[in-house]
Amino acid sequence: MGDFKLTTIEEFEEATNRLLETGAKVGADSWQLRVKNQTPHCKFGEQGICCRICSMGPCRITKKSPRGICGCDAHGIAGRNFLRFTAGGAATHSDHGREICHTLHTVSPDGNYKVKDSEKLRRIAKEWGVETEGKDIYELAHELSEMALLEYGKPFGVQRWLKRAPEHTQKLWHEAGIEPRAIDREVSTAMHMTHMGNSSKPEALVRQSLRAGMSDGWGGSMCGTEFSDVMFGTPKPVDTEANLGVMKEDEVNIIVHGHDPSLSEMICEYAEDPEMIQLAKSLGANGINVAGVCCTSNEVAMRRGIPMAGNFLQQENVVLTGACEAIVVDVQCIFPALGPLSKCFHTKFITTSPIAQMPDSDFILFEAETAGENAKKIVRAAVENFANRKKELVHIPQLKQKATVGYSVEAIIKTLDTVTNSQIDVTGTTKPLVDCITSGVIRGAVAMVGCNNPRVRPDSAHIELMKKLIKNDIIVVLSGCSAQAAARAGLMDKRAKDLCGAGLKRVCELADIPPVLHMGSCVDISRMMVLASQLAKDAGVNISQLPLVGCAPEWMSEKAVSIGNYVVATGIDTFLGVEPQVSGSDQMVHWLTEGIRDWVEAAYTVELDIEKLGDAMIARIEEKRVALGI
Ligand code: XCC
Ligand code: SF4
Repeated sequence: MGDFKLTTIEEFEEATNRLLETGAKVGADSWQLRVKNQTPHCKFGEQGICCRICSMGPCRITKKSPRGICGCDAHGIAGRNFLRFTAGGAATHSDHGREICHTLHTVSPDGNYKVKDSEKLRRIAKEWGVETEGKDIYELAHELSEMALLEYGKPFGVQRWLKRAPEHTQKLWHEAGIEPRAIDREVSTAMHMTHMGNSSKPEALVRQSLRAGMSDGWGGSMCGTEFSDVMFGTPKPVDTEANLGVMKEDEVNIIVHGHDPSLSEMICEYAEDPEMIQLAKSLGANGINVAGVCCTSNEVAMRRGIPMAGNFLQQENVVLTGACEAIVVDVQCIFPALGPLSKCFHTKFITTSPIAQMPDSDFILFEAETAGENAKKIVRAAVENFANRKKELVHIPQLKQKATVGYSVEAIIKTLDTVTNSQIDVTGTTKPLVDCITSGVIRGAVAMVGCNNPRVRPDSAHIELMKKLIKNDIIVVLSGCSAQAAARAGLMDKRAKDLCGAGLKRVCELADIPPVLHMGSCVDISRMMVLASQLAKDAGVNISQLPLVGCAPEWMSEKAVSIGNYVVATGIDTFLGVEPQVSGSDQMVHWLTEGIRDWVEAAYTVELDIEKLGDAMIARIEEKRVALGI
């Protein structure tokens, strides 16, 4: 296997420590220091039993004061907090999806944005019952964009995408009363239900939490993924690299960070503009290097092979290299710390969205209508900043790994088809994967997703769990910051097949894939829902019967809770390595870890010990196999 070796957590940390030394030199703050200052955390908040939704409070639940001033108990308070948390996440993902739909509305043959995957657009049109015969592809794109935007506010009916699920799942959703209506309505309902003097019954609050989550995964996020594919191309396998070593000492480094590919796609375009490259050269740089952080990175890696500099808790490190000319952000997961931090270096912190405005940043408004001009202005600002680099502060850790990414559902189906060489229609079926699972060559699958969180040694849970799973012949599909942890460690290098059990290793060799598959950003967890649905249909079983589980071992955001809720609601048992803030209510804990199973055939498991978390997932997968008689 040549000289292939995974990068260890210790190596990650060594690199970080070296960068923090530079930080100390220039008086920079860091999350590591702020964690210390914030410890110990507020216990009431941690347990979800602090209520501040009216000004009679804030009220906190203790033995002595078991009810807030209005009489709400711990269960009502924790339940309302959980629902509000979910609503925040659902709104965030869905609004990202809405932006994509608006961008789709601007496409034109000679505009900034075009239709790249017209076949996919036609497929969606058919799915939505839209006549495609004789229609211009751009006319169709505008029509679908309007239809999609109506999904956010339509007065009647439920989300269109729900029909992608197996009938059985749709029936469960209907009976449980969790089919999402208009996307915005589920977020509004959540806010309404949690206003002072409304719901305080955990069962009702949990039900709406699932429904609001569903409006994200089977609504807003699915719009985001599908129409991003239409405009920017449906991902297919592509080679790239990951970790800070992708930054280049002799080039202008532009880091794209955030989530919405409308921005990052344009930055990538203009970074290739000969005029900009010429400008860079005139300033002594050898070129322009774009690399990504967080989900924006996943978006452009999946479609363009743009290298991945790092994930959530690595964002400050990018600036600490002293070699970052600009960190260009759109929305979500952006540390406000980047403002003051960038001031310690020559780095320009460029904010672009009215949604994410921060002190100490240069705001350059980015809009779909003027995307080209805006992007060029941003790239120019970054390039010109190369002249201000302080050479004595530059240190780029020489850590990077090769990665093969780009596994959309379409790509997975096409790739795995080669395993059996069966003569099937590549747009159609996951049968080869089903065959591998049925025969036991692959024992099952884990969808591993989500963030980093300083509560967990960064990336260690993601990476250790992946290693354990693939060794046990369990294939892992990834998204978000979990995917980046894998790539940085080297698990997306095809040579990582040697870390697998014999069965999965064979599949990797035959299909020429890495043992962990990058499915994209966090909105792309909607891809995983489509894949699970397709697998269930092709196997002739319910989603909840598949030897498939979800896992977010280091999650931190509201979006992650919204995701967890729709993954569970889809019938996929979900394992968490960080506790949701509901532990102050045994009733809420009961509903989330057991009660909801009666509605959706799946529930949460929380386990903070990573070793045990892995064992629990493997045990669940094996249980499901036994139940299926395979
Ligand atoms: Fe954000 Fe999406 Fe979490 Fe990463 S995984 S920290 S939400 S970038 Ni989505
Ligand atoms: Fe206190 Fe009730 Fe107001 Fe919450 S809603 S702050 S529990 S009085």
